[in-house]
Amino acid sequence: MANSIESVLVETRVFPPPQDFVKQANVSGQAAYQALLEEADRDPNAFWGRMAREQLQWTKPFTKVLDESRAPFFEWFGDGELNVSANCLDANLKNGNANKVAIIFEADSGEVLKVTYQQLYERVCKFANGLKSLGYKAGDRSIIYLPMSIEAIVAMQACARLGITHSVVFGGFSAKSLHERIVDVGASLVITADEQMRGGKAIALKPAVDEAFGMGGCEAVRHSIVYKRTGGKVNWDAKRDVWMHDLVEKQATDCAPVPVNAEHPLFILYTSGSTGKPKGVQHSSGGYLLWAKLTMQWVFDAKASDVFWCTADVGWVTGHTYITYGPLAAGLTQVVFEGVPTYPDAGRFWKMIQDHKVSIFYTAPTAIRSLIKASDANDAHHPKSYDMSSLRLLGSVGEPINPEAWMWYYNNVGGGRCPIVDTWWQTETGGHMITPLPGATPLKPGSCTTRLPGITAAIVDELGGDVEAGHGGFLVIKRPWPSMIRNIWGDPDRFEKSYFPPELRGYYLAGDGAQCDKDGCFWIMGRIDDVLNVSGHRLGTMEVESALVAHEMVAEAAVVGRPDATTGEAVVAFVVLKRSRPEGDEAIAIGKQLRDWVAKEIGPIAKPKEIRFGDNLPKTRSGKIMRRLLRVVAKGEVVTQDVSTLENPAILDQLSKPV
Ligand code: 6R9
Repeated sequence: MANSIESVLVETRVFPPPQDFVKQANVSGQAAYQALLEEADRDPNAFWGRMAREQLQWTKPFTKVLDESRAPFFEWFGDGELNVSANCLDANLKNGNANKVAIIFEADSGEVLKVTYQQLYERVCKFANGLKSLGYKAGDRSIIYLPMSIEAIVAMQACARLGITHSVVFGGFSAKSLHERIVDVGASLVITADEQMRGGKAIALKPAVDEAFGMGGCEAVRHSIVYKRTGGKVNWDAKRDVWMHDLVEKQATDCAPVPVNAEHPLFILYTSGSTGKPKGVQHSSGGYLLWAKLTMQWVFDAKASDVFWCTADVGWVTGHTYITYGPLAAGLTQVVFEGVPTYPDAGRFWKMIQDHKVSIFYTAPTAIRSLIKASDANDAHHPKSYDMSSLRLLGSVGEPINPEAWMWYYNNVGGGRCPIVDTWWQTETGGHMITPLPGATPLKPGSCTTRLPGITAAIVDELGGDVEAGHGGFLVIKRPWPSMIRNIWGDPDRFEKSYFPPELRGYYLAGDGAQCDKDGCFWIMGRIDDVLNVSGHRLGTMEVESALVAHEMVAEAAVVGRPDATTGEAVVAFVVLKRSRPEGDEAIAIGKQLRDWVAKEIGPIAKPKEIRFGDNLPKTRSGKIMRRLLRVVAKGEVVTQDVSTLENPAILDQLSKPV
């Protein structure tokens, strides 16, 4: 990271919001932003209460905004009741949006399907009725393992309609990761597809579900509902498997939304932490939806005429908040894309922006960086070869965006006209936390700029004391906010320890290192724990290490991150085999075997970019692996640190050489 941090810290360009954007913005100008900020700081409960009453439709109004009596297990709007799906769908039918296009779906092949709010409502109701007919009800948990599709959104919304807590597992995760989540969440239902299409290739999904069931411990699952995406051959268990089209065929097109308590878990989404076991981040219904909707209006400046496109997958939190829930709650038309940015060629995103007249585009730095390379190599794939004039706002999420990529995005995609909202947030925060407001905040390339109203973000030291501007520290949120994580599913101790360590005065610890400049702008420096960020995906080094040592040949493994020009960070693994250290062709062959093994254990995103073999790992005399030194070695740099505490300093030479 060193180079990118340096280039970030010398960045001095500032881009004030364009006047014509300010004029029409939902939050228009600095003074409007300051007024919201002050209102929220002065009396947070009054502020959040006002927002929740104005933004959401409650079937039973709440009387209490925040209950802190069991902190850090905060409760928001705790005696209120509502239904999330009714706020996303029924509300739009009442608002006159029934015939408005809700989703423009573009398949991997380029085929386009559109559904209106009325049609989406009917599809969600039919699916919910189907779930009811199988006996599913509020309080049950479902696993959703689907490709990017209208069906995925329908499945999530149908669960929300009945109060079934969903846990979406990204389609790129392996059978083993899927199994771990089915068991941990205690699912009674799995919703999947035969196959998914990515880059012109069919990739099997259902076999991974079958394999997960075969691993045991999934006996609570009564059905797997299967969406026929490709018609590829699948094995069928007549007792358990149900085709989605058969299930919904004869169902009624209305289904009464089930009111749930505001604190009812809408979903659980697994994310990496600093141990080998992913954390089931539990989110609420009321507080979560409030923030999903508000940030659509504030940060994305959502207007009835917008065409919104978030390129994330619904398997990640970005897809939950800014595909399944936020855009629908805000009544927008949105693009949903099945495929990959480079198929059939690297102009795909730009062509889709042109074809669907996208006005708000939200993507990840890793996608931008890979498309920069492709555009430089071939003019036909450059944004300038497409009509991008429909765009008015750009967004970035998932990792720090380096100023070079920011400038390219700004000039080439946004034509120098569109503000970029660099949104810092996390699975745990439910929605945006630190980000520019496009009609108010001066932009600084590489900085996610300032905190949103009601979000008390700050930089502190290890005892929770405020750190002065210009100095690094821990990024914390001092006061609770409505869309915050409620618990780690089944592990309240880990929840408290991970996010509310006692020495930090009850602040929420985000796990990122950052600093604030004199203008109150935040600069994120990266994780403070053993979590890597590869292409915007969180990955625990311990998870990869556990996968490696689970291989019969491996005795020991240490995994570190290395800065990577495209993926942000790359996984480098140092491995000691049970047999002697391999060299040459044999090392290459075993390295490949282990990389494929990790892909099978966790998923392709976890595949180490490089594996190096040693007779041993660098350890202190007390036996601790010196990951700090391995990070230096992985970068190809010379170790200049003191190695006198090492048990075996000579090992560093061996590990310095790539296979
Ligand atoms: C939404 C999402 C969260 C971690 C977070 C941080 C990094 C996300 C960022 C950013 C710098 C941004 N991160 N957005 N870093 N600038 N705009 O990505 O959630 O997958 O849980 O990752 O991603 O390190 O802690 P999640």
